[in-house]
Amino acid sequence: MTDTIAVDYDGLIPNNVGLSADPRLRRALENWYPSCLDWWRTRGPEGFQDNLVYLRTAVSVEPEGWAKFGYVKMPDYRWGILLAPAVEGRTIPFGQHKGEPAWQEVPGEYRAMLRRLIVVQGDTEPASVEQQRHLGATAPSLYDLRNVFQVNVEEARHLWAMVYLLQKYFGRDGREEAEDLLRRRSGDRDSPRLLGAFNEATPDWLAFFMFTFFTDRDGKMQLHALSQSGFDPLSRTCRFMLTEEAHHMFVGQSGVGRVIERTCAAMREAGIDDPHDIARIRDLGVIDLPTIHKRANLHFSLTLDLFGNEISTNAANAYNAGLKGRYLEDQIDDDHRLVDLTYPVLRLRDGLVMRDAGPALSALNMRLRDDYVADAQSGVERWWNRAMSRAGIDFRIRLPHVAFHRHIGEFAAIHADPDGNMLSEAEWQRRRDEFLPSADDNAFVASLMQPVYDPGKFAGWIAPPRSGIDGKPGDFEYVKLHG
Ligand code: BYC
Repeated sequence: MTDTIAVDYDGLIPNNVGLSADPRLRRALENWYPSCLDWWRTRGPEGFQDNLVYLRTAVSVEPEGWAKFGYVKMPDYRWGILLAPAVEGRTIPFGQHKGEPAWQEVPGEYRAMLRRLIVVQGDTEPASVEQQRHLGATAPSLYDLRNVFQVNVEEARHLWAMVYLLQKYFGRDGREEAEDLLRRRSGDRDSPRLLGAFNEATPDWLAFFMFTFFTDRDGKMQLHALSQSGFDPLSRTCRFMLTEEAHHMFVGQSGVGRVIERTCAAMREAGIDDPHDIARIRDLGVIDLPTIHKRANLHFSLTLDLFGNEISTNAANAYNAGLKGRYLEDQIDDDHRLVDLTYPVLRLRDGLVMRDAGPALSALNMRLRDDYVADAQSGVERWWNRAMSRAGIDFRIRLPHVAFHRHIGEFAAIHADPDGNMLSEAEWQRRRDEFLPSADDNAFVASLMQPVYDPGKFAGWIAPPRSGIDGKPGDFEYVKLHG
């Protein structure tokens, strides 16, 4: 049985958490609001702040009709605090407290661990908005321009979601953490974002689509794991965030899919069969498939680092405490305590990658990463490889081995090719540009990034989508640039 509080839209902050009855929290959030708006205006999307954008806004937490679409200026977007309905009688689903009633307040002994998890999650949300802030200047269509803004306002709402938890449940240090979330900056030398991939640049639209395919998918896996949490407010928050996350991954999978579709069509029109005939393909003004593959290698490997070390005491402690579970924990058939269970872990032994049984509890990052790889692999097949085979082009994207191009964990100290074969430093330096985008590849992609702002028109390197947002026709004006 579930219990929903209707969404209150009357105050400054739409919410279904009873904010009007909690003046202390409301004041804290209202105090934070101007700093957040200031952050949005100075470090969110560059330009377009006064234009009307056709955005969806969450207005309910029911599966049916949870969003409404309409023209909004981005700074006027209603960033609300929305929790999925409470499940009556919910118990802690895993760890040493399994079966006890889910916590409605922070368990004192786990306060620091819980705060850390929320802060790390919260830090990624504004980071991605900062990474994407320049993209408006080169959007390939109004449809795509609207999509990046949709992703941005929702990531900012996810920031609100984590700030709500910090301010409601962690008192003064929660308020300080909420300020710090606006203080750190993606890519800043002195005050960078917490996790590696969120300090990388998103220099062009292919990078944006790859990011939303690969890195937002880490978001999906991590949010699933947190939505299992025994701390019920975190679980409910993450459950609702997942509803919005699905569209972000759609933007990535369909975005790269449309780039591939356009390249394949241009190759066919020009009678080019060989995907490696790069100079001729680039002359057509489309992105060659090997460059797309190298971009996938880059974003996949950067994202794998977000799962942390294969063997992690932090992950074991968070599970034991009942704070962070496994992907689809509630569908796994085991004791949900993992005390005597093992899990196959990849390790490096004498220059070879081996699979060893390790304690399942400390291998939780590895397990989540395995789930992620399977999910990403099936998306690549369904959305990208199928587009190439449909077009009759003999090329496939194969995700690289997990040892390839890593900076965290078991493989951080070595170099490996995309098949997982070890390379010496010299070989890696010599062959790097075969596997990862070269300066030339990036310069070519950059040269294509010219804005197309006419309704219904698309840049020559990307195909139009199959259908519009919210059933809108092809020439719909998703962003009103004039008037
Ligand atoms: N970069 O024990 P370990 C999303 C640190 S994406 C830098 O292996 P643990 C989104 C680690 O913090 C999802 N440092 O780590 C997507 C630890 O430091 P401390 C975001 C790293 O804790 C797109 C130390 O190394 N949510 O939502 O088991 C757009 C030892 O590591 C990195 C979450 O990640 C790194 N890559 O696992 C918008 C969920 N990796 O504590 C949004 C919350 C590790 O010793 N976070 N370190 O100082 C977590 O569950 C965990 O913190 C991690 C790391 C999975 C990130």
